[in-house]
Amino acid sequence: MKQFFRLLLVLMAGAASLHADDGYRLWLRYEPLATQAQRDYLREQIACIVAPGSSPTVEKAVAELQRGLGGLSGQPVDLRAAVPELGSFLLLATADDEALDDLELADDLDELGPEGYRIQSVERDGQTGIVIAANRDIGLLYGSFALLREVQTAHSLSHLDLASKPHIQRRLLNHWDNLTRTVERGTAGQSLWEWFQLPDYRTPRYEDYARACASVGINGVSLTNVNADALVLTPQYLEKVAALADVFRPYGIRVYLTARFSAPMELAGLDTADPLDDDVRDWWQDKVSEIYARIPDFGGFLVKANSEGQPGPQDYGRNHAEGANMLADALAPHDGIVIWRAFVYAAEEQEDRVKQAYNEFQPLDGQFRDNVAIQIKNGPLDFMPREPVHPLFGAMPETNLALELQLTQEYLGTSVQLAYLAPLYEEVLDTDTFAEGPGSTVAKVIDGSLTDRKLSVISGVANIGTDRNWTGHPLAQSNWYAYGRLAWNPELSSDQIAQEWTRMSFDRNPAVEDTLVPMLMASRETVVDYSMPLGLHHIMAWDHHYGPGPWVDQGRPDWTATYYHRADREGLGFDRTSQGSNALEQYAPELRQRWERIETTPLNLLLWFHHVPWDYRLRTGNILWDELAYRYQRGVDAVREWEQAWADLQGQIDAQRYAHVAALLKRQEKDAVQWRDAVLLYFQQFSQRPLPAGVEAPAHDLEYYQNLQEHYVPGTPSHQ
Ligand code: GCW
Repeated sequence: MKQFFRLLLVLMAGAASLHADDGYRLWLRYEPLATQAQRDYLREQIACIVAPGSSPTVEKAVAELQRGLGGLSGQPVDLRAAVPELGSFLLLATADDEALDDLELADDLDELGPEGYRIQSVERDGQTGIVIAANRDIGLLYGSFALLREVQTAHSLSHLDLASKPHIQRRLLNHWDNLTRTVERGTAGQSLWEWFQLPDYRTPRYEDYARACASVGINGVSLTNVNADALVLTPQYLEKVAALADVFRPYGIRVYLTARFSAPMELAGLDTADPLDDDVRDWWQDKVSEIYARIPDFGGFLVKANSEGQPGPQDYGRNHAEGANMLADALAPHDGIVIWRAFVYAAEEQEDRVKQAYNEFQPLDGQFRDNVAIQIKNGPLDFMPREPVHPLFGAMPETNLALELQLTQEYLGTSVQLAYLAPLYEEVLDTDTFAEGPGSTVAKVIDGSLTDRKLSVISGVANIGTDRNWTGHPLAQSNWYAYGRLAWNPELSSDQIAQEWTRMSFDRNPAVEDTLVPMLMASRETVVDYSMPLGLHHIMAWDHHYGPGPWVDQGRPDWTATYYHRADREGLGFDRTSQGSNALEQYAPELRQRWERIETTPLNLLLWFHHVPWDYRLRTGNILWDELAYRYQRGVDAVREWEQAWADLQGQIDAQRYAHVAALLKRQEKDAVQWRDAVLLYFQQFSQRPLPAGVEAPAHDLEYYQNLQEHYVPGTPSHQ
């Protein structure tokens, strides 16, 4: 079977265009299939498109199919008013379309819900055809993208029988975009939203963005930074927001805004933003009505409150539930929701930072309105290359819990370094919280199935900007793609997604697939190896977060590195067991038991939970110090291997993307070497041990690395 697909791939490759390619088309390239026979086959399967419906969404679906099938087959594909007498057809029909009447679909459509689709091969009066069926038009659009994906990934079109619906209702991108068009932690250019030009001019890019999102099932976009500017809630800006919402609507994408909690004071001169104050409540109610008058399908508010200097209900002695519920009450009549972030911690607080969000939110379980979701980062600290799962997952059974993932690589090398993040997302989604017994995975917590919640939300902090290729690193497009695919179906494997994305982005070239998929799959772990292995965390440079900074010990303690690594003459790591900060107490007994002892803690979380002696012998047979050094070296070695592997692809990939990635890999090697040398030299002061054989000696002394300075790293708030 494998052989067969391999052969199919080889046949379908070859037509890859090797001229310069700037990556703008993302995975929706639609380059012609390799051989005439392949193109003819596609033509035979789909000679025309029939779409009885005529909504804006159906028009987008048809346009995409014409663009896609036309491109892939090398010939235009007609649109017909009815199923033809002769020739195969592709029919797009919703449950109530008569066109479905004399076709036998495998099951009725009820099970597909509002967004799902079915794609099925059918026969009618001796004619063969393919039907995309759905309950609503948006299902037809999703089904169209799914069918195109089948062709793009070289799957056969005969005997099609696919049905799919999303596991999670609201699948958002969160843009941390400022109204000035800088992007907090964004490293792929400016914000896409041209606020000054809006609402009059709408760049075609908005629509291409929406197409890409819809192609992977993303159905919500929060436009603005969670460090919010109340200005976006003024009539002047709402008119601009409405213009974007109009572009996104046919693609099934709702717009969300970040609500600055103090907006009633800033915009209307109220003397308080107390969520229990009547004037404040009235103000928000009126504001929400005003928004819905302009944007009838407005999604709701995303709120960062009482965190990192943002205003919030605690400024008035109220708790997070009182704050969130006030906004939820204003939104409820319009079917809007509040996404309230749990990323809270305070500098003054003596408690271990990773315990603080749980301490604040867990006692509020059951107090939030039904249209509130508490949005929790995957781990309890902050998007580190690896963290254990956030203890709030599973700990608030009476509350809608949303997962926040980061696509932009704040701590994983920005758009400079290759880090395909789907394995990280998968690791989180598959983690068992044991909340309701074994099998209580994070995926089941957030899709609502574990405790029968009615609202489900997932968010990814976008890695998208005005760079021509959208994501800066040409291969970082894979994170946008993978996030959407996993948000739709958290059960997909990161490996399968990597394969899909590679086939779609490199025109089914098997040589590229053979090289790139393993590289993508190893990349996140490689970044972990050369930056923060064995459960190390938060040892990056101050403020901009790019590169190593294990020596950072000045300023706010919970923003230093020494707070987290706790290196001393004895050993390394943060003791979070019952002997230490006891962060472990926030987890289910099964996890606590596993992580309480050094011997049973997985090595990849070792130093997160334990302070381990330098000469402690790990189950690898190495003492801690040696294992640490080997991992840093392993990370560097992996990047060097990728450089080699990538070089072998020269001529197989268009020159522009080839050269861009080659240059970035070189830079990644330099950065990996710097991480290795800087961190090992720094910790060597404590371990007082030589580097083990096989680990390269640093080219410079520690002082050299400590004096290296990066200036104006893109996305750094203090530089914006
Ligand atoms: O990771 C930190 C970032 C901040 C960010 C914050 C958050 C938007 O360094 O830049 O602010 O998290 O998630 O709110």
